[in-house]
Formats: sequence, C-alpha cells, structure tokens
Amino acid sequence: MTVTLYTLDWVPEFPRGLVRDLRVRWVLEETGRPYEVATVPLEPKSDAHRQMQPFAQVPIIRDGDVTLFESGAIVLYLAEGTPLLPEAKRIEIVQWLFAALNTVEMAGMHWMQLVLAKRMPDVFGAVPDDDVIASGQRWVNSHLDAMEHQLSTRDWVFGDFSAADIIMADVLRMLGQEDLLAGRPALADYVSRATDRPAFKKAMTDHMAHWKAADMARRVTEPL
Ligand SMILES: N[C@@H](CCC(=O)N[C@@H](CS)C(=O)NCC(=O)O)C(=O)O
Repeated sequence: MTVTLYTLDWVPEFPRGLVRDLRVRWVLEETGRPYEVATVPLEPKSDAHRQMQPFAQVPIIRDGDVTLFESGAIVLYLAEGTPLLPEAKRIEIVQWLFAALNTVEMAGMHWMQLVLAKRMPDVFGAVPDDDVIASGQRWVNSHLDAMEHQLSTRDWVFGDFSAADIIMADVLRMLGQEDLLAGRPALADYVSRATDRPAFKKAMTDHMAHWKAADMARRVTEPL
C-alpha cells in the first residue's frame, strides 16, 4: 500500500536539506515502500494539521488507517519487519534510536537554537550570552565525543545498518553542517558512509526537488 508522507508546502532556503521529512523519505527508500507526498502549510497552521500532528509540525505519515507523527516513531514503524529492525537486535536498535533523538539531537538542537538566536536576533527576539552558548556547546561536545568513541570501532551503531543509523546519521549530519564534526574523524566517516547510500541520495534529491517545485508554485500563484 502507498504511504502518504506529509511535509511542509514551502520553507525558506536555510532549513532545506534539514527538514525531518528527509528521514522518512530515507527509510521509505531503504525499504522500497512506495509513497506519495502531500503538504501542510508552513503558515497558517490548521485544525486539520493539528489533528494529525498536535504540535502542527512535520513529518506525518498516513498508512491505511494509521496516522503517525514524530520522525523516530515513523522510522521505527516503517522499519518493522524489515532488515532495518531485526528481531534479534530490536531493543538495542530502539535504544540507539532514542539515544540519537533524546541525547545527541536534544543537546544539538539546544545549542543550535542558541547559535541561531545569536545569528538572527530579529527572528528570535533575544541574544543569548556567549557563555550560555559555550555551555550549550560543551554539552553537545560531550555527547559527540562519546559517539566518536563508539563509532571508532564499528561501522554502524549496533550491528548492521539499521533504523537507528537513519536517525543517528541524520542528527550528526545536521550538526556537521555547523562544523561540529571537525576533529572527529570517526563521526565524519560514519556520516559519509550513511549518506553515500543510494537510498539517502534519492531521498535527498527528492527532498530538494520538493522545495524547488514549491518555489515555482509560489511564483505562479504570487506573481511579483
Ligand atoms: N520531534 C519532531 C520534530 C519535528 C519538527 O521539528 N518539525 C519541523 C520541521 S523539521 C517543523 O515542522 N517545523 C515547522 C513548525 O514548527 O512550524 C520529529 O522528530 O518529528
């Protein structure tokens, strides 16, 4: 059955490549599930959107009667019954997927919010002190050092490439764009290995094509 993936109808340049529908496209490509893309408006948020995703965010999927939000939950659901979530390693893979989201991504997003607030004070409305940013950076660095240690002796976080790697590699890839992988060769290699996979490349190509098409649609409906 075809899965429907909901992403945003349009985003500005800077989050392109980072919107979390990418993770869902990636797992769909890895597993060969057919899917179609639907959109919800970035603004204004609607009740219909909140009915599917209470925080009015993306990604969301619909698969028959099942509607799901949270990228980690969606990746686990779509990996079910495939080599990305082998029964014998299931709980450890779930553990690592949570570590990616709740340890590495949480610290990373905290730091990134501070950095973006400093970069775009007009958007964020406040400028954090440098020592607050530095303390956020120490927090994310300690988790990245731990991951560098883990990944210096293995290709993937637990066994073969799995659902946990889709989330972990995507989180690390995002932090890498802010230069946090510099001096961490095992993490840089891990992200390269993951993003060299044909499924990732296809997912990223389609993800970027979506924003390009969204720009074109805006030009048609909102002429200068
Ligand atoms: N924890 C959520 C985070 C979802 C999230 O932050 N979505 C962003 C795009 S990556 C979003 O919808 N932003 C638009 C908004 O918040 O209005 C997940 O992993 O699915």
